[in-house]
Amino acid sequence: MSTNRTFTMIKPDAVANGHIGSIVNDITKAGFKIIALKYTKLSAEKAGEFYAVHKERPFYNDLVSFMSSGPIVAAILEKDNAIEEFRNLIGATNPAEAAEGTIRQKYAKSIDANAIHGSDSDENAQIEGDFFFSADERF
Ligand code: IDP
Repeated sequence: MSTNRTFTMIKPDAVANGHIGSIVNDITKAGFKIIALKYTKLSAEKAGEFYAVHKERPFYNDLVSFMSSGPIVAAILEKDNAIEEFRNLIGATNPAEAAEGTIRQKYAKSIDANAIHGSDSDENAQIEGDFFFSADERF
């Protein structure tokens, strides 16, 4: 069953390059409602925990160090069919393959520094949202 929520992070590269405002604008213009929003920074330990599913991948250490290299924006978003709609909005993992007009095509430079995260399933959206937000931080 699909639910109507997803989780996102604007990654350190997009924050450092001044894209927070443009990306939040793209997200809200696409019809997503912001349920929770936070400007924060992951420690290496927390980034490792968040991406534990990728522990065996060759890029894991680089990913953890990149994701803890600077501040991020975390958010829970709501829209019908949120997971699929948001994956369509952000585009392919590799920005070189991301469709025209997608967030990664517009703001990302490489497959590792790819501007934005979007949950890949309802189950992960729930887990990832809970990782960052308590019940009283959601509206
Ligand atoms: P996704 O973010 O599009 O769901 P995943 O395969 O879940 O892609 O990978 C998680 C993150 O790991 C990617 O967003 C990207 O930052 C990084 N990543 C994925 N594949 C590679 C790679 O081949 N080299 C370097 N980093 C990668």
